[in-house]
Amino acid sequence: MPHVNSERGAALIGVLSAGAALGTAELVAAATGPNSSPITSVGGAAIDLAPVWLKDFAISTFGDYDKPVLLGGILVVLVVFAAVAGVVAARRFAAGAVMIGLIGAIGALAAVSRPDGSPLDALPSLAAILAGAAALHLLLTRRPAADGPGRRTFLVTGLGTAAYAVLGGTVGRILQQRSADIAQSRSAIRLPAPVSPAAARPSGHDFAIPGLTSFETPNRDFYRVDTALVIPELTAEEWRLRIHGMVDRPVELSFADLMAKPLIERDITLCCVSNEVGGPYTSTARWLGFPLAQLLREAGVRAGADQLVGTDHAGMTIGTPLDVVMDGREALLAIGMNGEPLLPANGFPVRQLVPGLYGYTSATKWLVDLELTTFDKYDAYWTERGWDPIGTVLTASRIDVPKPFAQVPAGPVTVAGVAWAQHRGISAVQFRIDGGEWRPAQISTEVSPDTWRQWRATVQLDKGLHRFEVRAADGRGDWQPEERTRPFPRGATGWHSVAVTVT
Ligand SMILES: Nc1nc2c(c(=O)[nH]1)N[C@H]1C(S)=C(S)[C@@H](COP(=O)(O)O)O[C@H]1N2
Ligand SMILES: [Mo]
Repeated sequence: MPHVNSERGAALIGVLSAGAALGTAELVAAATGPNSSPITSVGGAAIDLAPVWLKDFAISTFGDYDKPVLLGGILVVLVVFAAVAGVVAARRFAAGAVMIGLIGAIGALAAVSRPDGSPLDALPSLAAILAGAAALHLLLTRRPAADGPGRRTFLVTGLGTAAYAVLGGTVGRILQQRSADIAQSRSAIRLPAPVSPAAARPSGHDFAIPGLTSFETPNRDFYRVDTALVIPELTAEEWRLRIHGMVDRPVELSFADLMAKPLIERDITLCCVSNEVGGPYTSTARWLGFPLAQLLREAGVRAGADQLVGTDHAGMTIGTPLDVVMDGREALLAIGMNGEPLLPANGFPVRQLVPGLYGYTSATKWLVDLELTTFDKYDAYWTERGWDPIGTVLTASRIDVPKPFAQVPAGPVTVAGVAWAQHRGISAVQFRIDGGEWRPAQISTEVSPDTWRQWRATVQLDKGLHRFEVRAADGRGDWQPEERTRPFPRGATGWHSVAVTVT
């Protein structure tokens, strides 16, 4: 640390102080809960406040890494701000301290205003302000001077602060995590056999072509889309579901209660409204759960209710059209996927699923509360942000093979992919080459109208650049429209296309 009395030195002191502040915040958040960490809650607020185009951009550009990218971005902004605060403080300590106070105040505000926030959630940020100001003061006064402390004193203080920051942050984060409890709770669950197993999958339901999406998505590959920076953590033992609002008999249910009910198992494809044409946010699993409509009938839904609002363990809400849930389709309160308890990222211990609706209006993960109400009275999270309140899945199809810009050897070329229109089913898939005539593709045997189907074809192509396009018709015979639209506000439309070079 050669120039500790220079501006660069002061900037470094600012950054070290911010480190001490954050380390302290993470330690305190071990007591007040992971969502009260200023980093996590500012990230959460950024997600909640982000305009639709930015969210779309983040999901399509960074995919599963959208959250680490967001947290990294926040850290970069923080480091720059802290460096400036250090330089300012070297001239006028009070002004630098006020800057630290301001960042801390943003953290406190973000933590308190989370959906399940309480005044106590400000504590990590307040402690961070104190620790940051103290570290700033200590480091500035220990800078080497002719008549004051030597270089060694400063070096030791600086290294000590850095070590405290890293250690505090790490230990705090470890203490915040209850993943060990969750893992234990998950592995202790013995899923009961369904009273109504899923129908056997007919032969020909999976073409098993290399590179083609498999019919069943292995749990580790199941897509994940949500607003949670920290996965809401609750054990099956702690879980309770309250069903209330416009019902005759409010219900409260434990996980054991749910497991003791006659459960059914169904293959269901889930997809995300934010999926771009050709995008990856669609997966299929064999779900184990209890029919949601039956549970609601047990509670006695009152006339006039038209919306089912699910709230997750962190207070996030999803609004589902009630008539869709009650129309005879097999909406589930699911506890199992592909023979295992739900993965934490996919909603452990209990989530909702409604075949035919996008996840954002139907698939509440970490579900703890169901309220019967009306669309007039309540706007859930996504509806508040302008997304369509119903969320009917649009017919979609995708080319998986060949990959975009692949070099394929001349000779017969296999084209293949998947198509979905949950609950209406897929009745036909067509493809065309270089804008030519539409040709029929072979489609895999249907497992259920609630699941996707694969499609395939083999073609002979001349050498050179070629473009494949695909379109599907749903069970009503309606073809996907050509017009390209963005996901907002009711799902992307348009035909997926892939360009390849035949060599
Ligand atoms: N609690 C909660 N549930 C949620 C969400 C969320 O942000 N929070 N996102 C929804 C969206 S937009 C989708 S597409 C599905 C995705 O479910 P998956 O992550 O298990 O694939 O979950 C839905 N359920
Ligand atoms: Mo979604």
